[in-house]
This record gives sequence, structure tokens and C-alpha cells, in this order.
Amino acid sequence: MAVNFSAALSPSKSSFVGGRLSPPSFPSLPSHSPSGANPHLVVCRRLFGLEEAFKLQRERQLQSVTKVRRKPPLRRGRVSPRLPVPDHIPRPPYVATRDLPEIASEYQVHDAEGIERMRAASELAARVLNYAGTLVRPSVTTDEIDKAVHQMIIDAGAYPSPLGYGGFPKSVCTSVNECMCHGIPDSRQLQDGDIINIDVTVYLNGYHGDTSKTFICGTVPNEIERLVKVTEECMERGIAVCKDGASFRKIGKRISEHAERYGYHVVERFVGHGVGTIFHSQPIINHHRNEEPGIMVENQTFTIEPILTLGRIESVTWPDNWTTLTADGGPAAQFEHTILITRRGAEILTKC
Ligand SMILES: [Co+2]
Repeated sequence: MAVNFSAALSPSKSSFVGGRLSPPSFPSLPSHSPSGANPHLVVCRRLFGLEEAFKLQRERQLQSVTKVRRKPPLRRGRVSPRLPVPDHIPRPPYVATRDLPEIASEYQVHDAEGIERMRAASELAARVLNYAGTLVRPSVTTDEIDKAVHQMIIDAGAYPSPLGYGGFPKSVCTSVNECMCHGIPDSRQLQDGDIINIDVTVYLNGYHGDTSKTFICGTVPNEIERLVKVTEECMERGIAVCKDGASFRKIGKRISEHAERYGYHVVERFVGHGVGTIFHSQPIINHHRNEEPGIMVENQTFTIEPILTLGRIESVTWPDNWTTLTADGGPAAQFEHTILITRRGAEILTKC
């Protein structure tokens, strides 16, 4: 499950969302005289020609997004009542409150026993995610996926981490088509041509394991299938630069390079996070290019979970305070693993 960067770090500055975006910028031009010999005029003409080209390119991109979408916009379905968790299953501390927990400042670096517990929680999360993926087909509701995921997690003696996190009402996030993350399972039936990210986090023996994947429902247009594939590759490339002593900003650099090769965009608003005994902690993992400081250390665990969009990265959040969609209605894909930093690389813990 991704952290909302602005809510996590600057709750009083929600206008910060998207604030770092800048359109292609042009030097400010001096006013020119009507004389054709003025060299500024030539510069102006060239620059305005360039600006025009950018505008046309943007319009074409938006048109292709609209064409690919071909589906009515996502709407809220009915959300069923909250599912019970047996009393013997230990709850994470945030379940007692409706408030969104703050991002804990400590890194999560483990001893041998902690690593074993991280492995167990992460492997369970991966198994649940695989199972959830087998349920994806036209006519299945996201509520049915939630119920199945919930049952498998409590049968394993674990707690579904999203349930009650900051008031989140369900056990898993299901984000369909233009929903970039934190979709709430409801009565909407999946349709042929949908994509759906299922984001599973479990709390087992005091440790969280967090993983997500975007699944394809039926047949989707080639452009969307490619977006999904490239998003997974971006996550893998981000993981490939991780090891003890590497800087966190390499992750964003590598992911952006790969996304840009295909003309895709990397969402900045949602970030990866430290994970372990605490669901969301430092370090914040930016998936876009950045100059943030910070070095990975051995035995540390965190998530890498890039979201890529076909169109623009600006987002809108529904009044439920969770469901977040691309503002332009274009599709978004996301993949996530929990990883363990080792001396020579990173081990993916959320695999089975
Ligand atoms: Co996460």
C-alpha cells in the first residue's frame, strides 16, 4: 500500500500535491521591436514554434488516452459492511483509532529473527496476492475479491493490514483502470478489458509484508498491456539498483529512465516506504527523479511500488479520502514488492 507523500509529510499543505510538476519551460523573452532584423524575433519564432509543437504533442497524447479509455468513467459501487476478524488474531496498533497514522521516522533494520518474521509475512502476502489474481475475470466484483483475500489472511492467523488503517474500510485495495491506488472494494463487476491492481498487506507475528500487482481482465488494448508490462519492468529495475550503501535516489532515476523510454509518466504523489513492525515508516521511496539524500543499509526492509500513467500524473481523490484517480481519466498501473537490503543486492521478500 502506497503512502500519500503530501499527507504523510506535510498534512497542512495539501496544495503541495502536484506542486512540483512543471510544464516544458521556456526562457522569458525580451519584448522585441517590430524590426524584422531583430535577432530576438527569430528566437521568438523558433521558440513559439517549439511551444506549438509541444502543445500539439500533448493534445495528441490526450486524444489517444481518451481513445484507449473507451469505457465509462469509474464510479463508486456499494461498499459492504466491514468484515469481522477473529479475536485471537493480534491487531496492529493503529486499528484502535480512525486517524491516519503518521509516517514513523525510524528505518526498519532487522536482526536474524526479525528477518525470518519479515520473510514469513511477505511470503504470505505474496501467496494471497497470487490467489487474488486467479479470481480476476469479467463479472467478479472487487467486493468478492476482498472477501476471499480477507478469509485467506485470517485463516493463516494474520491480520489484513489495510482494514481499519486510517479508517480504510476493507482488507485489500482494488484499483481499477484510471484508479491509480487505494481503490475500495465494492459491488462493481470487473469487465472485459479492465486492468486491476490488487494491493495486499498482511500483519503476521508482528510484521507487515506488502505487495501488489496489476492484473489484466480478459483482453485489453495493446497500449494498456504494454503500460502494465513496462510498470513491472520499472519496479524490477528499481530493485536492481538496491544494495547496502546505494543511494535511494538511484531508484527514482532508474525507474524514470525506463518509463520515459516509452513516453509514460511516473506518479510523484504516492511513494514507497519502510515496512516491518510498522506498516509505513521512513525511508520514503520516490519513484521519480529526485535529489533526496539517504543511503540503504544492510538488513533494512522497504517497498518499491511505482505507479505509471499513459497520460498525465495529476490525480483526484474521491470524498472517501482514499480512491485516487488520474485527473485525465487515463489508465494507471502499479507493481509493488517488499525488499530486504543485503550486502550485495536486494532480496525480494514478497515472492512464493
Ligand atoms: Co506499500
